[in-house]
Amino acid sequence: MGIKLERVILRHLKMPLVHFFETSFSRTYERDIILVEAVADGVSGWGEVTAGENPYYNEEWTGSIWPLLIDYVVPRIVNASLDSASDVYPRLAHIRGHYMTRGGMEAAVWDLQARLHGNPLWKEIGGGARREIPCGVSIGIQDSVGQLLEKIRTELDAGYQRIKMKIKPGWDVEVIREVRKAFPGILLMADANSAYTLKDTSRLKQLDEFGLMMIEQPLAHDDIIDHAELQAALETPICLDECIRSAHHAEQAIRLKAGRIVNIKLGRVGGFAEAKRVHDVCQANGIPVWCGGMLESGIGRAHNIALSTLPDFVLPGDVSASKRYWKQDIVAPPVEVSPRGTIAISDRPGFGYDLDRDLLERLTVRSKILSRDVLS
Ligand code: OSB
Ligand code: MG
Repeated sequence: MGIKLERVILRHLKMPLVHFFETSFSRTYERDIILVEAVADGVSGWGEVTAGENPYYNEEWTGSIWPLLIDYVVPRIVNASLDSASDVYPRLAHIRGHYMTRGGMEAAVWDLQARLHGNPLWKEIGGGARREIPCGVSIGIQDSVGQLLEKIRTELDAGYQRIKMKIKPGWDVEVIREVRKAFPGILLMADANSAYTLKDTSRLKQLDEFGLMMIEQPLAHDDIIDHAELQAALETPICLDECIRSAHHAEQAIRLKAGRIVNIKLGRVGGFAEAKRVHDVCQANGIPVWCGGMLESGIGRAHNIALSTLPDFVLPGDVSASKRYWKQDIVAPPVEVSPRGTIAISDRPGFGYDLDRDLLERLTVRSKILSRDVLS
């Protein structure tokens, strides 16, 4: 059964965060979220473009996503005859970079296909290795160490299984020392978002004494080779995020021993098909993976939950409850986390949650309908 799309609807939402989120590259108060709705046979599938508001995590941002979808991505898909959702990635491969924009379109077609088949999304993508996924949290850089310790306490009390803290030069060794003093036994890791270079090796080596599960993407966003040199000098496992944009990158990083763990983000690799291929490469090489987040709305969160049911997602990921980010999420019920720090998967067709259509309308600042036969 092929998929013949009738139209694609784009929406740009503004969603204020309940608390600012600060990484080594920027502080965010409000998210700009772009949703892709793909319609066939009167059924809608949903995707979310996970890029940020500025081109600081990768090259994509709100301003690049919208025209790229309209001029290049949607025309290549809405006018195609697709045998299945697996056809979307190769049809967009002609576009260089911009994986998150392509991934938003791709995920919408997977969700649509799941609904047309009457399957939950996790089943459609070949997941289902677990009925609940293990959850951690990502805690941004705070204004004080006291605030950070307070936040960690709150998340541990809520049941989260591991704590990830953001670091940067000036907010690293001394802060982690305080965290370890207060919470000696917890599963703890640090994410640098590319804030260091090989010149910082001795500083990063000081982190070895804290027994971190891993340090995430310490070096440049597009580097694999220097990470291999750093990994050889560290006891702490390196986890790669930004620099793994394809299964080919994963294979190269593993071959060079650039890290021992991979964070898989659905958007960063261009959608479910490539995320699964990255997963398969890691699994075949004994590299555990976990699912990263990009401050998603409930739709992106639900996609991440489905992805996290693939077998090699054995480590707690950054997929957490809606209420950590949103006063009210666009999915109903919101994504909730159990007292043992897990999210249960849904057996309903598609991504598994209802959409709050009224709220969606209220949050939308612009939208565009693209029907079949838009020019490519
Ligand atoms: O590097 O994992 C990251 C958020 C924005 C950009 C990059 C990252 C993050 C997070 C947040 O760590 C994870 C989440 O969505 O909870
Ligand atoms: Mg990261």
